[in-house]
Amino acid sequence: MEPHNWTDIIAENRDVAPGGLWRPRDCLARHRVAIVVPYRDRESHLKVFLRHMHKFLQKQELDYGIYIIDEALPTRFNRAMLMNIGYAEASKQANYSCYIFHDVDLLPEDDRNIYNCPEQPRHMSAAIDKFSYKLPYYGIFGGVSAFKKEHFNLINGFSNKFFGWGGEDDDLYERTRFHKLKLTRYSMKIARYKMIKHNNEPLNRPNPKRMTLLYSGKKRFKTDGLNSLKYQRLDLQKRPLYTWVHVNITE
Ligand code: UD2
Ligand code: MN
Repeated sequence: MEPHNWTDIIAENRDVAPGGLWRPRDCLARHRVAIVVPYRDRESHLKVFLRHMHKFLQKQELDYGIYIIDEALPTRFNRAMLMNIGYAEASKQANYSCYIFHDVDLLPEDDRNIYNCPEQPRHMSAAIDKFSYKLPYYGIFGGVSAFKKEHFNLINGFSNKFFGWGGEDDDLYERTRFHKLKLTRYSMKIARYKMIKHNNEPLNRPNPKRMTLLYSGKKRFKTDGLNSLKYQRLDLQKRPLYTWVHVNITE
């Protein structure tokens, strides 16, 4: 992919309001959607992501905002906790009814992949090029997931305990199941994504405790999640194409 500079990307998206907000002009969208992205030091991905997503979401006539939740150093990366923080911070900004939790390196390929929240939670990124567009296993819930506000509250969000790579997505699936929600997906023809190539960052190496945490997760569903979320907000800026939330968390 060719490199882009911020000036050009911003110029291509003049209709986007500060904070990365957009809504259709001539109709009232049925849902307000917050796109929550866990982030650290992936600027080249972020550029490609924003260039792709603003156009993609606008075609769907959605009322949306993009929230980039940027974890400060030196703590290990905690994707799940950043999702909870994104949920909390976006909720303070606007009355969203739908939350889409989105890796920065995934680009939806099909316009029929509608970014709303159906009656049951939806795993959006079922067919990824990196996995030859096949579902790696039934309960996979990583990548991109969509929850109605009430359902994300019901499951108490993600766990805050997964530092480093892995496990947090499977724990989310267990929470969803435990609360008798059904995981839904679009057909594999529609749920197609490209993953931008990357290596595993030193602060996001596979967490050796991930399986232990996963197997004991159930006893923490009620106490570990949105209701136990602790973080320090270092900054919040309404940048031209996204709301940037810089946060410090501790392990
Ligand atoms: C898989 C999952 C992902 C997550 C992860 C395990 C899919 C398609 N993806 O992704 O959702 O469950 O395994 O934790 O199933 N990030 C940064 N900076 C970093 C590290 C991570 O911005 O230094 C963010 C970024 O949004 C990235 C996401 O976290 O896309 C997931 O990390 P990854 O892409 O390194 O992990 P991956 O591809 O194995
Ligand atoms: Mn990835």
